[in-house]
Amino acid sequence: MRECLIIGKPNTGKSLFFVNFARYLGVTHFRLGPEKPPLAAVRAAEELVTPTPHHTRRLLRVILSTPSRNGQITLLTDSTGLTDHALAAIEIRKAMVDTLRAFRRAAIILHLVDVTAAAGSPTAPGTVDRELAELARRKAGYALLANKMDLPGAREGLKSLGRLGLPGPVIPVSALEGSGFPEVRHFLLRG
Ligand SMILES: Nc1nc2c(ncn2[C@@H]2O[C@H](COP(=O)(O)OP(=O)(O)OP(=O)(O)O)[C@@H](O)[C@H]2O)c(=O)[nH]1
Ligand SMILES: [Mg+2]
Repeated sequence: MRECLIIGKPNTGKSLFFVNFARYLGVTHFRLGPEKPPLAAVRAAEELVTPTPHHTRRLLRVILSTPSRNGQITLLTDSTGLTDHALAAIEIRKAMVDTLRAFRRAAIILHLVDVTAAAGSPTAPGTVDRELAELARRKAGYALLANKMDLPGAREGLKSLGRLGLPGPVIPVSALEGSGFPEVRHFLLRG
């Protein structure tokens, strides 16, 4: 079993990508807690996805039925958004520590950025993204997913990613519409 961690700043679309990409790979139900009944994808997205940052406060996992080329089963994990600055809320800080622990363990990192976030806003690609990308280079697999490509301004945002000097392959995606999912699947199957 290998873990593929979805990571990034708050509100970049990690949870929507988690649900829709897992669904694309054949997952039909999501268990969002040990006591909770499995939910269909649409209901899971309703619970997990909001426009309010810091919504996801714990790690959520699904098993993907698509194995890697060497037959390993992949665990896909959603995580808590990481920020450039420490936050006051203790619950979110603890959740960020859990995310960083999962980052250490994970073999594969899917690093989401919101290419439509206004430059300088807390959700725009920035320092924490550069640091994550730098650390993730040592992993077996790392890809930067430029998300929200369905929105106006995404193409310009994608071009300006280059200025941040982020290493690794960039895969443009829309977690909402599913564009780029075949490329991400291909990236996962390589490992
Ligand atoms: N148009 C569009 N909206 C998206 C896309 N991905 C995410 N969103 C929206 O962006 C907002 C944040 O999405 P989430 O999936 O909750 O983001 P997150 O990264 O999990 O956020 P936290 O859990 O708070 O860290 C929601 O309003 C989503 O509907 C996308 O590809 N296109
Ligand atoms: Mg989330």
